[in-house]
Amino acid sequence: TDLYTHPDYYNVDDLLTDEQKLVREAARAWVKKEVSPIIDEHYEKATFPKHLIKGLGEIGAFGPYIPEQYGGPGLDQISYGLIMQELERCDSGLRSTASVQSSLVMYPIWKYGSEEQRMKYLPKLATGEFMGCFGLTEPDHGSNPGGMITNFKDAGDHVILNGAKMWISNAPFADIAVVWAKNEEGRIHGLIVERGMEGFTTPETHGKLSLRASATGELVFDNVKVPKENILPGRSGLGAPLSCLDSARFGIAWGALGAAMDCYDQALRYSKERVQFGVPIGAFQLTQKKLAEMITEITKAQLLLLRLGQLRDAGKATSAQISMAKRNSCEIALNIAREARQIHGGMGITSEYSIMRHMANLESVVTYEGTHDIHLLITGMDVTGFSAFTREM
Ligand code: TGC
Ligand code: FAD
Repeated sequence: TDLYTHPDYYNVDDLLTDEQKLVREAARAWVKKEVSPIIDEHYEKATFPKHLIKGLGEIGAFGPYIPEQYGGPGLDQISYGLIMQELERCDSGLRSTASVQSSLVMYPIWKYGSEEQRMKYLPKLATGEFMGCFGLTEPDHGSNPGGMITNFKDAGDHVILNGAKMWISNAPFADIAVVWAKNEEGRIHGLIVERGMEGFTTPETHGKLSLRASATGELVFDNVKVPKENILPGRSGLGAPLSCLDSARFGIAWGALGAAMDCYDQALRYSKERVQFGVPIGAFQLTQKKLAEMITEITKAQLLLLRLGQLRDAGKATSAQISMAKRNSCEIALNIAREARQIHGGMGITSEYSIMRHMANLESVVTYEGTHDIHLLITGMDVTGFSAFTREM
């Protein structure tokens, strides 16, 4: 095939199963055919390519690990990671749509939903017939979601939901929203809010200079009547949404590495073709230093993610291990995007190359699902036993 070959300096592919490689090839072929030719246009116009939803479902990008009995592909965690890597090698916004649907909508319904909720929503979410979003962040509560003020009150067979969520991926077109809100005792619960419920609106967020091919919006709840049967019964407390973040952060860690690989590949190719002072710029030591550092970081991250995938499949990955991988992938991807941009000189700022788009996208990726500094504090707490998230003032 004329499919791209990704960097694999330590033969990590030898450690993958045939099924994992097939899943990756299917995602890669689909992205190349359907997305690569149109992504720049959507990025520039700041539109989400909705017509891709069906194809995303077909390659298994929606809930890759959701069991077949609920309409999912029933794949393992490494396959999930590889699909996210292929999507984000093209565009972080494309991967975002799949991450949210998989880990922030399907995962909580699968893990904490009733059997009726699973049967009602999961098969349609797996195909993309239903699209979902996840409302945790609020205007005044981003890194500190435990402080949320969105709340619901008991009203017989339903509850009344009030409040607002901000920065919600997929919100403008989602059919359902998994929303985290406090009950009258201040305990956090997940509720499935459906488009069309009176008092529920999803205004789009404009002016984003990052993740432009992904639709972002608010969720506004003005006395929304939500039937009690839409409350996720399986788990309450902040740990419930945070466990969904574990799943999403796992996928993002693989995804951001995909963006890094794309930047590296382009920089390597350009460094062999672009001639200055009579020689390819790749013959200069300073260019080689950049490329050598890039492939070193990519290789380290590939090994870290493979091991994390094995741990996750065995049910042994800790939240702190996932957090470290998310932070590391985002950090190295951003550094690699910046260095790749330098190697391209002026050409690097144009849309002829995807580098500047990746760089701008990665500014969202390093911020959402826990900022770089929040993840540093998670590792810091894990190794010292001291929480440094709050301090007396
Ligand atoms: P803390 O007191 O540490 O914990 C509260 C309870 O939660 C438990 N817990 C976890 N459970 C499961 N998984 C995890 N990762 C967990 N982390 C903590 C913890 O054991 C405790 O349980 P219990 O039973 O004792 O109550 O909570 P804290 O308020 O101090 O906050 C900790 C902190 C700062 C790490 C957390 O709030 C955090 O991760 N903040 C970052 C917020 C964040 O990541 N938001 C993401 C929003 S969604 C998003 O960005 C989607 S973008 C998707 C896209 O487009 O791709
Ligand atoms: P803040 O929490 O206000 O942080 C500002 C700065 O303060 C950061 O540098 C941060 O690291 C630092 N800081 C905060 N607390 C501490 C501390 N204790 N110690 C040291 N430094 C600290 N959310 C959802 O719920 N669903 C979504 O689908 C979703 N999609 C998103 C899509 C995009 C494009 C973006 C940009 C965001 C999205 N988010 C979503 C929200 C995202 O999770 C938050 O932006 C993120 O958690 C950070 O919150 P904040 O923006 O309020 O920043």
